[in-house]
Amino acid sequence: MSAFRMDADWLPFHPAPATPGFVPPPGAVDAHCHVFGPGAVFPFTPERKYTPCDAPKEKLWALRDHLGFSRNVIVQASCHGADNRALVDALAHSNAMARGVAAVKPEVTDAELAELHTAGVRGVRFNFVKRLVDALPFDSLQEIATRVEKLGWHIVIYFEASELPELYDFFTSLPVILVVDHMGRPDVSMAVNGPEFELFVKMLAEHPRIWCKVSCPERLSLGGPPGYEDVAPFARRIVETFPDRVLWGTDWPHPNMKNHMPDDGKLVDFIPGIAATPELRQKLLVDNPMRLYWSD
Ligand code: 0GY
Repeated sequence: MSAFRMDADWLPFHPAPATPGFVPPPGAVDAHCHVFGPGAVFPFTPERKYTPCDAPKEKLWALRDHLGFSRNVIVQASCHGADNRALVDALAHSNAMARGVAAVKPEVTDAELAELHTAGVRGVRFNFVKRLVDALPFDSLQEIATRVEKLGWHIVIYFEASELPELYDFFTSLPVILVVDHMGRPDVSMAVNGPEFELFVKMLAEHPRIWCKVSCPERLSLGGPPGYEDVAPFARRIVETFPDRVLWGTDWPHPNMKNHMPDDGKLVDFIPGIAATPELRQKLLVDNPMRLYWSD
């Protein structure tokens, strides 16, 4: 095993996030976050494109409490490959207050899927971002989708907006609920009603089983912190058009961020600007994630 070393250009997560001014409704769910390592216990995959610093479960629970959230959905990121041990360990120590989204290979057995289900996994992630992974061929992904459908799981998809035209038919052919990470990574220098984002909105409008995370202003913004104002119109449009199919997450510990590290407290303060009413916020932060991850 190669020794664990953080990438030289990688930023550590914010050491002391602000207390948010916005108080989330009781039972709020952070529906996109990660745990990494500790690398000495749960090694990172040799195929990884970046090495994160350790982001252990205890730090995640402390952040959850500090931000006023109750639950987490922990998403497997590319740096751990299809080795879900750190994720499963976190779920096992979450007091049933976390659910997971795993990454699997086509060779995964039914017994392994059943074990992941028992651990609290409720979805798999298909990552199409070329700088992070070489995606599996469509027929392998199709087969995985058919198998996880039987467990009542959904599929989280991560892609760049420029790739959507060539992925569109594949996505809309899948037989399960799909949850899009970070609004399909729109180029926010383009118009919110321009052709690129219209295609994304059309996909959601025509396919009621496709959901969306209105997450990651810090990754999408060209203007940057503190307000990430250039991202807000995109997120607001999705929240207002599809209020029953949106989720929100911190993306802590913000892996692979190169230019700045967000203050997670300030990210929580982004929420009222994209979900203007208490009703929208209740759906975004509580009702929708509870329906998707804790219905059993
Ligand atoms: C995210 C975003 C990123 C990384 C990953 O799987 C991953 O490594 O998702 C990214 O670099 O955009 O959601 O954490």
